[in-house]
Amino acid sequence: MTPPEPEHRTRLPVFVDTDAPPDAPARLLHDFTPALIDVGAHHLCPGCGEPIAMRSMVEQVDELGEVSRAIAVFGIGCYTAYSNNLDIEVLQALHGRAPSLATGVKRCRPDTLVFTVQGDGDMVNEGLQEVLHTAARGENVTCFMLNNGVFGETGGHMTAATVLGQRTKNTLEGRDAARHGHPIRLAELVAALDGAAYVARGAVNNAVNITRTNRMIKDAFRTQREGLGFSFVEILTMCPTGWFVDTVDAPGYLDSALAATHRPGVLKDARKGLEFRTPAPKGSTT
Ligand SMILES: Cc1ncc(C[n+]2csc(CCOP(=O)(O)OP(=O)(O)O)c2C)c(N)n1
Ligand code: SF4
Ligand SMILES: [Mg+2]
Repeated sequence: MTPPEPEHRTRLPVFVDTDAPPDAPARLLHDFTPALIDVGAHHLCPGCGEPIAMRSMVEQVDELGEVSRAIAVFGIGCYTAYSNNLDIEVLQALHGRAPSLATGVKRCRPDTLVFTVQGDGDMVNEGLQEVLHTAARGENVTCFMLNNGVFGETGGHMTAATVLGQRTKNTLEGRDAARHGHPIRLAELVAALDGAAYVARGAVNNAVNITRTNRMIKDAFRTQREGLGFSFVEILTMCPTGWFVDTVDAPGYLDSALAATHRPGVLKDARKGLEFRTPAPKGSTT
Protein backbone atom coordinates (compact mmCIF):
# COMPACT_ATOMS: atom_id res chain seq x y z
CA MET A 1 0.00 0.00 0.00
CA THR A 2 1.36 3.47 -0.89
CA PRO A 3 2.08 5.56 2.25
CA PRO A 4 -0.01 8.74 2.52
CA GLU A 5 1.62 12.00 1.32
CA PRO A 6 2.99 14.12 4.23
CA GLU A 7 0.56 16.90 5.06
CA HIS A 8 2.86 19.75 3.91
CA ARG A 9 3.17 18.06 0.48
CA THR A 10 -0.56 17.68 -0.06
CA ARG A 11 -1.08 21.34 0.87
CA LEU A 12 1.39 22.61 -1.76
CA PRO A 13 -0.15 23.27 -5.17
CA VAL A 14 1.50 21.10 -7.81
CA PHE A 15 0.59 23.47 -10.60
CA VAL A 16 0.33 27.25 -10.33
CA ASP A 17 -1.93 28.71 -12.97
CA THR A 18 -0.41 32.01 -14.10
CA ASP A 19 -3.16 32.84 -16.59
CA ALA A 20 -5.26 34.37 -13.85
CA PRO A 21 -4.38 36.48 -10.80
CA PRO A 22 -3.67 34.40 -7.66
CA ASP A 23 -6.49 33.94 -5.12
CA ALA A 24 -4.34 35.19 -2.27
CA PRO A 25 -1.37 37.62 -2.11
CA ALA A 26 2.17 36.19 -1.87
CA ARG A 27 3.25 35.38 1.66
CA LEU A 28 6.49 36.85 2.99
CA LEU A 29 8.28 33.89 4.54
CA HIS A 30 11.33 35.77 5.78
CA ASP A 31 12.77 39.26 5.41
CA PHE A 32 16.47 39.19 4.51
CA THR A 33 16.75 42.98 4.20
CA PRO A 34 19.87 44.15 6.11
CA ALA A 35 19.39 46.45 9.10
CA LEU A 36 20.68 49.54 7.29
CA ILE A 37 18.26 49.23 4.38
CA ASP A 38 14.98 50.80 5.49
CA VAL A 39 13.00 49.78 2.43
CA GLY A 40 14.00 46.76 0.35
CA ALA A 41 11.74 47.58 -2.60
CA HIS A 42 13.20 50.09 -5.08
CA HIS A 43 12.47 51.69 -8.43
CA LEU A 44 15.61 50.68 -10.29
CA CYS A 45 15.25 48.24 -13.20
CA PRO A 46 14.92 44.49 -12.56
CA GLY A 47 18.41 42.96 -12.72
CA CYS A 48 20.22 46.24 -11.97
CA GLY A 49 23.47 45.60 -10.10
CA GLU A 50 23.60 48.91 -8.24
CA PRO A 51 21.35 47.98 -5.26
CA ILE A 52 23.51 44.87 -4.72
CA ALA A 53 26.67 46.99 -4.55
CA MET A 54 25.08 49.49 -2.15
CA ARG A 55 23.81 46.67 0.02
CA SER A 56 27.39 45.40 0.24
CA MET A 57 28.59 48.85 1.34
CA VAL A 58 26.10 49.26 4.18
CA GLU A 59 26.58 45.67 5.33
CA GLN A 60 30.33 46.31 5.73
CA VAL A 61 29.61 49.57 7.60
CA ASP A 62 27.42 47.58 9.96
CA GLU A 63 29.85 44.68 10.37
CA LEU A 64 32.69 47.08 11.21
CA GLY A 65 30.52 48.78 13.85
CA GLU A 66 30.70 52.13 12.04
CA VAL A 67 26.97 52.86 11.70
CA SER A 68 26.93 56.01 13.83
CA ARG A 69 30.10 57.42 12.20
CA ALA A 70 29.31 56.71 8.53
CA ILE A 71 28.55 59.53 6.10
CA ALA A 72 27.89 58.74 2.42
CA VAL A 73 28.31 61.39 -0.27
CA PHE A 74 26.29 60.52 -3.36
CA GLY A 75 26.89 61.59 -6.95
CA ILE A 76 24.09 61.70 -9.54
CA GLY A 77 22.92 58.62 -11.41
CA CYS A 78 20.39 55.80 -11.09
CA TYR A 79 21.90 54.82 -7.73
CA THR A 80 21.05 58.23 -6.22
CA ALA A 81 17.37 57.31 -5.85
CA TYR A 82 18.40 54.33 -3.74
CA SER A 83 20.02 56.59 -1.13
CA ASN A 84 16.47 57.15 0.19
CA ASN A 85 16.32 53.45 1.09
CA LEU A 86 19.43 53.59 3.28
CA ASP A 87 19.43 54.24 7.01
CA ILE A 88 22.73 56.18 7.06
CA GLU A 89 23.67 59.85 6.78
CA VAL A 90 23.70 60.94 3.12
CA LEU A 91 24.94 64.12 1.47
CA GLN A 92 24.19 64.90 -2.18
CA ALA A 93 27.01 66.28 -4.32
CA LEU A 94 26.88 67.94 -7.71
CA HIS A 95 27.98 65.82 -10.69
CA GLY A 96 31.46 64.37 -10.13
CA ARG A 97 32.13 66.60 -7.11
CA ALA A 98 31.57 63.98 -4.40
CA PRO A 99 35.31 63.44 -3.67
CA SER A 100 35.75 67.17 -2.89
CA LEU A 101 32.68 67.26 -0.67
CA ALA A 102 33.89 64.10 1.07
CA THR A 103 37.29 65.77 1.58
CA GLY A 104 35.62 68.73 3.30
CA VAL A 105 33.52 66.51 5.56
CA LYS A 106 36.46 64.34 6.57
CA ARG A 107 38.76 67.29 7.27
CA CYS A 108 36.09 68.90 9.49
CA ARG A 109 35.11 65.64 11.17
CA PRO A 110 38.15 63.28 11.13
CA ASP A 111 36.28 60.93 13.47
CA THR A 112 33.76 59.94 10.76
CA LEU A 113 33.87 57.21 8.11
CA VAL A 114 33.30 59.06 4.84
CA PHE A 115 32.65 57.42 1.48
CA THR A 116 31.37 58.49 -1.90
CA VAL A 117 28.98 56.55 -4.14
CA GLN A 118 29.36 57.53 -7.80
CA GLY A 119 28.79 56.10 -11.26
CA ASP A 120 31.26 55.83 -14.14
CA GLY A 121 29.59 58.76 -15.91
CA ASP A 122 29.71 60.84 -12.75
CA MET A 123 33.28 59.92 -11.82
CA VAL A 124 35.17 59.24 -15.06
CA ASN A 125 33.42 61.75 -17.32
CA GLU A 126 31.96 64.58 -15.31
CA GLY A 127 34.38 64.62 -12.39
CA LEU A 128 37.59 62.85 -13.38
CA GLN A 129 39.86 65.53 -11.97
CA GLU A 130 38.07 65.41 -8.61
CA VAL A 131 38.84 61.78 -7.86
CA LEU A 132 42.39 61.98 -9.22
CA HIS A 133 43.30 65.03 -7.13
CA THR A 134 41.65 63.57 -4.04
CA ALA A 135 43.68 60.38 -4.49
CA ALA A 136 46.90 62.29 -5.20
CA ARG A 137 46.43 64.36 -2.05
CA GLY A 138 46.04 61.13 -0.12
CA GLU A 139 42.79 62.27 1.46
CA ASN A 140 41.67 59.82 4.09
CA VAL A 141 38.32 59.04 2.43
CA THR A 142 36.92 56.10 0.45
CA CYS A 143 35.46 56.45 -3.04
CA PHE A 144 33.24 53.81 -4.65
CA MET A 145 32.56 53.82 -8.37
CA LEU A 146 29.65 51.77 -9.74
CA ASN A 147 30.87 51.01 -13.24
CA ASN A 148 28.20 49.85 -15.71
CA GLY A 149 29.80 51.48 -18.74
CA VAL A 150 26.84 53.78 -19.46
CA PHE A 151 25.18 56.99 -18.37
CA GLY A 152 22.32 54.81 -17.10
CA GLU A 153 19.97 57.41 -15.70
CA THR A 154 19.91 59.64 -18.74
CA GLY A 155 19.23 56.86 -21.23
CA GLY A 156 22.28 54.62 -21.51
CA HIS A 157 24.83 56.66 -23.47
CA MET A 158 28.53 55.88 -23.79
CA THR A 159 30.85 56.92 -20.97
CA ALA A 160 34.63 57.13 -20.89
CA ALA A 161 34.58 53.67 -19.25
CA THR A 162 32.46 51.96 -21.96
CA VAL A 163 34.45 49.01 -23.32
CA LEU A 164 35.29 48.55 -27.00
CA GLY A 165 32.47 46.79 -28.84
CA GLN A 166 29.88 47.70 -26.20
CA ARG A 167 26.52 48.82 -27.57
CA THR A 168 25.16 51.97 -25.97
CA LYS A 169 22.45 54.45 -26.96
CA ASN A 170 24.92 56.42 -29.08
CA THR A 171 27.26 53.57 -30.09
CA LEU A 172 24.62 51.22 -31.51
CA GLU A 173 27.22 49.34 -33.56
CA GLY A 174 29.50 49.04 -30.52
CA ARG A 175 32.20 51.38 -29.24
CA ASP A 176 34.91 51.74 -31.85
CA ALA A 177 38.39 52.95 -30.84
CA ALA A 178 38.93 54.91 -34.06
CA ARG A 179 35.65 56.83 -33.72
CA HIS A 180 35.09 56.97 -29.96
CA GLY A 181 38.51 56.56 -28.38
CA HIS A 182 39.65 53.97 -25.85
CA PRO A 183 38.08 53.26 -22.46
CA ILE A 184 39.66 54.76 -19.35
CA ARG A 185 40.57 52.17 -16.71
CA LEU A 186 40.10 54.27 -13.63
CA ALA A 187 41.30 51.84 -10.98
CA GLU A 188 44.68 51.56 -12.75
CA LEU A 189 44.96 55.36 -13.00
CA VAL A 190 44.18 55.84 -9.32
CA ALA A 191 46.51 53.02 -8.25
CA ALA A 192 49.42 54.77 -9.96
CA LEU A 193 49.04 57.79 -7.66
CA ASP A 194 51.20 57.87 -4.53
CA GLY A 195 48.39 59.09 -2.25
CA ALA A 196 46.27 56.03 -3.00
CA ALA A 197 46.68 53.42 -0.26
CA TYR A 198 44.07 50.86 -1.29
CA VAL A 199 42.70 50.25 -4.80
CA ALA A 200 40.57 47.33 -5.97
CA ARG A 201 37.99 46.40 -8.58
CA GLY A 202 35.12 44.07 -7.77
CA ALA A 203 31.89 42.96 -9.43
CA VAL A 204 28.39 41.94 -8.32
CA ASN A 205 27.41 39.51 -11.09
CA ASN A 206 27.62 36.33 -9.00
CA ALA A 207 27.90 35.19 -5.39
CA VAL A 208 31.68 34.66 -5.51
CA ASN A 209 32.32 38.13 -6.87
CA ILE A 210 29.96 39.69 -4.32
CA THR A 211 31.86 37.98 -1.50
CA ARG A 212 35.18 39.26 -2.90
CA THR A 213 33.72 42.73 -3.30
CA ASN A 214 32.50 42.70 0.31
CA ARG A 215 36.09 41.98 1.38
CA MET A 216 37.42 44.83 -0.78
CA ILE A 217 34.91 47.29 0.67
CA LYS A 218 35.83 46.22 4.19
CA ASP A 219 39.56 46.57 3.48
CA ALA A 220 38.99 50.03 1.98
CA PHE A 221 37.16 51.10 5.15
CA ARG A 222 39.91 49.62 7.32
CA THR A 223 42.47 51.62 5.33
CA GLN A 224 40.54 54.79 6.10
CA ARG A 225 40.08 53.84 9.74
CA GLU A 226 43.82 53.35 10.11
CA GLY A 227 44.47 56.76 8.52
CA LEU A 228 46.61 55.35 5.69
CA GLY A 229 45.27 57.56 2.90
CA PHE A 230 42.91 57.37 -0.05
CA SER A 231 40.99 54.16 -0.72
CA PHE A 232 39.08 53.28 -3.86
CA VAL A 233 36.88 50.38 -4.95
CA GLU A 234 35.46 50.22 -8.45
CA ILE A 235 32.49 47.84 -8.67
CA LEU A 236 31.27 46.45 -12.00
CA THR A 237 27.44 46.44 -11.97
CA MET A 238 24.84 45.08 -14.38
CA CYS A 239 22.74 47.48 -16.47
CA PRO A 240 20.59 45.22 -18.69
CA THR A 241 18.52 48.20 -19.82
CA GLY A 242 21.48 50.24 -21.02
CA TRP A 243 23.27 47.23 -22.52
CA PHE A 244 20.29 46.07 -24.63
CA VAL A 245 20.58 42.57 -23.15
CA ASP A 246 17.99 40.42 -21.40
CA THR A 247 18.05 40.70 -17.63
CA VAL A 248 19.02 37.05 -17.28
CA ASP A 249 21.99 37.50 -19.65
CA ALA A 250 23.41 40.60 -17.93
CA PRO A 251 25.69 38.84 -15.38
CA GLY A 252 27.30 36.85 -18.23
CA TYR A 253 27.68 39.98 -20.37
CA LEU A 254 29.43 41.71 -17.46
CA ASP A 255 32.00 38.88 -17.44
CA SER A 256 32.56 38.59 -21.17
CA ALA A 257 32.55 42.31 -22.00
CA LEU A 258 33.16 44.69 -19.08
CA ALA A 259 35.40 42.46 -16.93
CA ALA A 260 37.61 41.57 -19.91
CA THR A 261 38.78 45.20 -20.02
CA HIS A 262 38.21 46.29 -16.43
CA ARG A 263 39.87 43.31 -14.74
CA PRO A 264 38.66 42.59 -11.19
CA GLY A 265 41.25 42.20 -8.43
CA VAL A 266 43.17 44.06 -5.75
CA LEU A 267 45.65 46.46 -7.38
CA LYS A 268 47.22 48.06 -4.31
CA ASP A 269 47.03 47.53 -0.56
CA ALA A 270 49.26 49.52 1.79
CA ARG A 271 48.08 47.48 4.79
CA LYS A 272 49.47 44.32 3.20
CA GLY A 273 52.46 45.87 1.45
CA LEU A 274 51.01 45.24 -2.04
CA GLU A 275 52.46 47.81 -4.46
CA PHE A 276 50.96 48.68 -7.84
CA ARG A 277 53.29 48.03 -10.75
CA THR A 278 52.74 50.28 -13.73
CA PRO A 279 53.05 48.32 -16.99
CA ALA A 280 56.50 48.57 -18.58
CA PRO A 281 56.62 50.93 -21.60
CA LYS A 282 56.34 49.34 -25.05
CA GLY A 283 59.68 47.99 -26.28
CA SER A 284 61.13 47.88 -22.76
CA THR A 285 63.23 44.81 -22.06
CA THR A 286 62.65 44.85 -18.28
C1 LIG B 1 25.89 68.90 -14.90
C2 LIG B 1 24.99 67.78 -15.32
N1 LIG B 1 25.25 67.09 -16.44
C3 LIG B 1 24.47 66.04 -16.80
C4 LIG B 1 23.34 65.73 -16.07
C5 LIG B 1 22.49 64.59 -16.47
N2 LIG B 1 22.74 63.35 -15.76
C6 LIG B 1 22.07 62.96 -14.68
S1 LIG B 1 22.42 61.39 -14.18
C7 LIG B 1 23.50 61.23 -15.46
C8 LIG B 1 24.16 59.90 -15.71
C9 LIG B 1 25.05 59.44 -14.66
O1 LIG B 1 25.66 58.25 -15.11
P1 LIG B 1 26.48 57.38 -14.13
O2 LIG B 1 27.22 58.25 -13.20
O3 LIG B 1 27.27 56.40 -14.91
O4 LIG B 1 25.36 56.64 -13.26
P2 LIG B 1 24.31 55.52 -13.69
O5 LIG B 1 23.04 56.26 -14.00
O6 LIG B 1 24.87 54.77 -14.83
O7 LIG B 1 24.17 54.70 -12.47
C10 LIG B 1 23.59 62.40 -16.23
C11 LIG B 1 24.42 62.57 -17.43
C12 LIG B 1 23.06 66.47 -14.93
N3 LIG B 1 22.04 66.16 -14.15
N4 LIG B 1 23.87 67.52 -14.59
S1 SF4 C 1 19.12 52.01 -16.39
FE1 SF4 C 1 20.72 50.54 -15.80
S2 SF4 C 1 21.77 51.46 -14.02
FE2 SF4 C 1 19.78 52.49 -14.29
S3 SF4 C 1 18.35 51.40 -12.96
FE3 SF4 C 1 18.18 50.51 -15.00
S4 SF4 C 1 19.60 48.76 -15.00
FE4 SF4 C 1 20.15 50.09 -13.25
MG1 LIG D 1 26.97 54.37 -15.23
